[in-house]
Amino acid sequence: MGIIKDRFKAKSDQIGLDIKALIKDHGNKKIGEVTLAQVYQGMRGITGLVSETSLLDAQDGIRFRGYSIPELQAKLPKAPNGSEPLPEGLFYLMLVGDLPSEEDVNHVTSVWQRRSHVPNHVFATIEALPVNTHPMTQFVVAIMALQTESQFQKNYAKGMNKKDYWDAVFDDSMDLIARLPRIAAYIYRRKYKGGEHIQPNGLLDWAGNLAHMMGYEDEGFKELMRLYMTIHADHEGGNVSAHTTHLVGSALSDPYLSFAAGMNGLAGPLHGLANQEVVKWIYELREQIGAEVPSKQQIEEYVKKTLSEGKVVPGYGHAVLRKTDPRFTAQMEFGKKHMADDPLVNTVWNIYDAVPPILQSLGKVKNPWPNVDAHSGALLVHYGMVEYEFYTVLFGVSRALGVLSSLCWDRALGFPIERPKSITTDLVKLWLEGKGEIWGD
Ligand code: AMX
Repeated sequence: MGIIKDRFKAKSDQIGLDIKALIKDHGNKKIGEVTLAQVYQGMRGITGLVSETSLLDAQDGIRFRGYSIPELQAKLPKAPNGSEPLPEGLFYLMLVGDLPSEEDVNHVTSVWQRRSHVPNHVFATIEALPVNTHPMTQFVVAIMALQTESQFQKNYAKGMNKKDYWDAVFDDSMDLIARLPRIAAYIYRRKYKGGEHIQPNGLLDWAGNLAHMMGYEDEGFKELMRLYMTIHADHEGGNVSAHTTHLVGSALSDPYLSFAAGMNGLAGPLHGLANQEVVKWIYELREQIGAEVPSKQQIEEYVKKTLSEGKVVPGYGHAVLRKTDPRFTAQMEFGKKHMADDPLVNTVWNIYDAVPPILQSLGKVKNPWPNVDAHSGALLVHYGMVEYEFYTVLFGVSRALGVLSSLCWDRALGFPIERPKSITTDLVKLWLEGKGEIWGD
């Protein structure tokens, strides 16, 4: 076994024993109550999942294995002359549970380089789609085409002992993560650069190589990709992409099938597609007023128009967060450092001034503050990546790090198939009349 696999195995065996003891000694303890409103309203606030890789606090935002984004920026190894963390380090942290050394991170980079070969039939499958197909659709189709490579699926068909599930899921996850940058870049170059593809550079780190294969050689863009891939990787277990990957994986669908399912969820406008919607919304605003940098008053009027048309303001609000998303703040800091005068970036900051009071005034929006998607597009546009329909693919490449390391944990801990109880409104009415039972068994 490789060193990362050995360390993961040792750590997960130990946590597995801890969990057995927890369930034996405390399994009957109640951890909350569920109201009828929660059942009807998106299960908000119901604790029902275990996801070891990260934890979200409504006020402080995301922590990966206990570390905030600024702490990761300080503690994780960087590329030579770089100042942003290498996402390989975050992956190691989420998977193994400890901060990696520089050597560990270099090891992850070289393992992913070795495993990054994408078979030709995957490119042929992408090519079979009309070129104007949304990049997220092309991305999901490519991941499904790559499923032919699943070790888990092959071993299961041969008759795998359940003790070995984690091992095949680990290998599939490493292979899939290693191959995603090539697939993403291929889709980008196919759709927007006339199909002029760029071969990988075996000397670059995972995110740097993604930038290179998309055609961006600016060191600032490579740094942005390292930061971007780090901060979008995980947001605990209940968000749509993480939860879907976990749920589908619980049926022992292999990592390719599970991750593709999660990516279909990320492609929704209330989740990962919000990053393209933000830039689209700003472009439409600019077009309407005929100016590059809208004033605060023009922004306010446009926000009110958006709301009056029954639409959401993209990039604002969150199901769990109740403060400005630290992922927004990290990108704002990057913007101040690298492009303080950029007109689109400045517009994003002006929107940050204008939107929260308006959303607050509606009295129903639980979080009027910006989320990760409010900022990311403007940074990409600064480096020339104006094709906003592609942005969610970048989010997806990053999200693989979190949801696939979580999937390794799911199988190592032997989590069962997920199957919550659902009810009907007729049953609720009977129960309220004292005539029916609403509890699951
Ligand atoms: N603009 C307008 N209305 C909003 C809003 C926004 N940005 N955010 C919330 N609301 C509305 C909701 O639509 C809901 O209205 P309704 O009662 O008429 O249906 C009401 O406020 C209460 O919603 P909530 O409890 O505050 O939010 P939620 O948990 O139901 O939804 C989210 C969370 C993110 C889907 C929502 O805030 C939203 O639609 N935001 C815009 C889209 C977006 O930026 N999504 C990206 C989120 C981060 C991510 O996953 N990548």
